[in-house]
Amino acid sequence: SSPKIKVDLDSNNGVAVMQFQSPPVNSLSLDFLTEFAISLEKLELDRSCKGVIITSAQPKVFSAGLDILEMFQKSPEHCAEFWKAVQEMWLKLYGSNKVTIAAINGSSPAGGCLLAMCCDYRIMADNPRYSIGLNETQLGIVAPFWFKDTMANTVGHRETEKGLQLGLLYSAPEALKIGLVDQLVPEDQVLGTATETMTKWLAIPDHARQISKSMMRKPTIDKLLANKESDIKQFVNFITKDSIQKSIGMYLEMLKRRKS
Ligand code: CO8
Repeated sequence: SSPKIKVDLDSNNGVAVMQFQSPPVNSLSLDFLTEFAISLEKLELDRSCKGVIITSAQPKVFSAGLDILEMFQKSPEHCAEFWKAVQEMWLKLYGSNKVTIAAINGSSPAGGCLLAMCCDYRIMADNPRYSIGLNETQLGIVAPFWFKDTMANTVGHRETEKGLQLGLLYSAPEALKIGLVDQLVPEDQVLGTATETMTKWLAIPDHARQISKSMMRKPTIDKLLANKESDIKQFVNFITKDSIQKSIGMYLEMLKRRKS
């Protein structure tokens, strides 16, 4: 099958652009997550690569988050494999030694928001129709502790408490206001601004920056590393419950109905 992520590494400045191109909405399927982990690992090991920009090649959507179909009417074994891939994505991106910037050129719910929050800096298109947030409760599911931790590290405890319970999807201006994104720019300038911002970040002595990043993130990462297996068990237990499957089924129906 064709690649779901296009990677371009510019040898002049050491900046790689990872473009999500998995139509229609860049949902994070098992295949997508596997490709993402491999691509990022390659860049991580490439000393000529200094920074990574993630963005979408699809119109209007950065990423629709986890592929709901990977969690609907699937075997416990499949759910466990899928969840492990979600953990790996987070561990690799949140723990990356590179400078990472999210160029958010569309909506970014749930897992899409998580991807963006894993980066060092977030630039979003100023389109008020685009939204971003951890909306899990709206599907009747619960974001795991490391999603919660990532959000709290980004916007603080109080906003996270509200946002998580209500499953809030913030419009671009609201996201800027609470600090969920760092900057809004017109849609056609998102990638250009990300590249300019990257130049500023890359001007800092890399070793000092890396250690500072790791100092901020290590406790959060270590928490998942110490609980990986129990987190997978908990996910599988939860997601395979009849009542949860019913909620997910209803949400999928709602997504389809809303289309017309
Ligand atoms: N997974 C699978 N399919 C999806 C997803 C998704 N996340 N999102 C959209 N689709 C499908 C739609 O059903 C639709 O399918 P079809 O063409 O067959 O009807 C197709 O993609 C196109 O979608 P839309 O027509 O809705 O496209 P729009 O451009 O109008 O809207 C949006 C794009 C805004 C992204 C919209 O599709 C949307 O809101 N999607 C739902 C996003 C969402 O709620 N994601 C949550 C996923 S859960 C997650 O990421 C974290 C889970 C943590 C688990 C914890 C458990 C313990």
